[in-house]
Amino acid sequence: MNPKIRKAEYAVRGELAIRSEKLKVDLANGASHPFERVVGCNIGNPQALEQKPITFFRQVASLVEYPDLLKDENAELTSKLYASDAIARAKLLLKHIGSVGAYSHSQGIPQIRENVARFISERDGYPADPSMIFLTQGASAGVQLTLQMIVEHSNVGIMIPIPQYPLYTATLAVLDAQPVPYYLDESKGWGLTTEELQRAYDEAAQDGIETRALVIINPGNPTGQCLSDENMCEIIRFCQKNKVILLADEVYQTNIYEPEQRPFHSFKKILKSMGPEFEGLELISFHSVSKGMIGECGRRGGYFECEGLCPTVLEQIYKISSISLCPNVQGQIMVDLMVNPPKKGDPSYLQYKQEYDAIYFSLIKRAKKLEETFNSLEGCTCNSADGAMYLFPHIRLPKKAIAAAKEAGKFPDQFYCMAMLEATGVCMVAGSGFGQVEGTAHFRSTFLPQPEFFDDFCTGIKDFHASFMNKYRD
Ligand code: DCS
Repeated sequence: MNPKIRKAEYAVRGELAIRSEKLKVDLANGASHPFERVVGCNIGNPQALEQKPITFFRQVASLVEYPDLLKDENAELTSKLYASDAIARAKLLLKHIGSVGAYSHSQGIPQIRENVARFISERDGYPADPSMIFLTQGASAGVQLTLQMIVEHSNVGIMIPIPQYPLYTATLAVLDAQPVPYYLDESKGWGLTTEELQRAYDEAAQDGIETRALVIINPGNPTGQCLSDENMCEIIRFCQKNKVILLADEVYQTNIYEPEQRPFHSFKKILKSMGPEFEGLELISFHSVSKGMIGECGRRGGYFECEGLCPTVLEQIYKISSISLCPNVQGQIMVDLMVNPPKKGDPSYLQYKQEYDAIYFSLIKRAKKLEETFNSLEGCTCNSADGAMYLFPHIRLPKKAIAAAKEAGKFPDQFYCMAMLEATGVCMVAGSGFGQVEGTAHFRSTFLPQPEFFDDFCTGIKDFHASFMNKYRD
């Protein structure tokens, strides 16, 4: 077996998640545990925690799946069940697609790519070209494909933020490339500086590593920060100066909780606003249907947009995409719906807006509540989330707990998270799975548990923490 596969680690579905699955099965079989349910806060998977799908999206998805519903003889039944704009959209999509059971264009259905391009140009105020857009099975597939394109040999370095989302380190491990870590500054709300980027780049160069790309996750995972425009300009200047490709992971672009102070701007927009001097910079931006208020993670839909890439490289991206034939068609349809949702005046608009807002405002409330909970814990501090779906508190564990972790053969933060899981049924991910400043301990939790259980969920964490500290306090 390829040893590089063994080397790859993905903490979001690691030891803690595996134990939580076992606990779920135990509970279902009537075993007794100190809790009634397992709460999966290890993964940003909203519908697994009962977030309701957006009705319009599911109406269109179900109609294209079963087109008999669109036949004239079923019109009476269908018009009772479905909104007229959902019916019209499904018909339009099927006109372009034929059948969701057929392979599509390898780059993605052309009409959907046109809608993506329109969405990007309306979002940014700069034109977008459908031929530079590739539809993918979630952002993950796009990230893996582009890293595969970039890694020429095992001395190629890719700059990744620490803490990072472990898709990046895991993929680099499989590709046998070198992660070049740059650190986000927790004391500055997980911001970053050019000095730190340059330090990381220069140190890697001294070790013979050729840095070819820089990954930025904005809004951040697991850190939840939304970068300022100044920070984004610094990153772009850094990439231009050092001739590195910028990979902008923007899957949380609509999970923005401080829209006045920290609005989301895409790297594409900031790059374009910086003028012709930066024209040649190579930028690849990723988006997904898994996040935002959509949360259709299981459909595996996403896209990436290329900027500044030369036609011969695009040809090769197309070739690699075509080897996988095409991204799944229902995922592509969800991308279409994400970039072209009901508009004001459409029959589904009111319901869409209500559903969207209910999720959005509830996420803001839950993020605040969980942040307050973490900041109330002894030895724990937590930055607020400007965006995304996670909090990443810093926890100072007593020496006795650190010794007990060592005895158990675990990192201290893993030990803490495992103790929490066994006591409360709440599954989080230890900070060591994302990377952190050496000697510090963190953990990541989503704030996705259902609103009706949220208070109990927070109380459970507080009670657990108090008893953990009572047991191990120095
Ligand atoms: N990029 C970031 C920053 C992510 O957080 C995720 C998923 C992805 C890409 C890939 O998403 P899709 O492939 O579904 O589009 N987030 C993982 C996480 O940390 N929890 O849940 C999944």
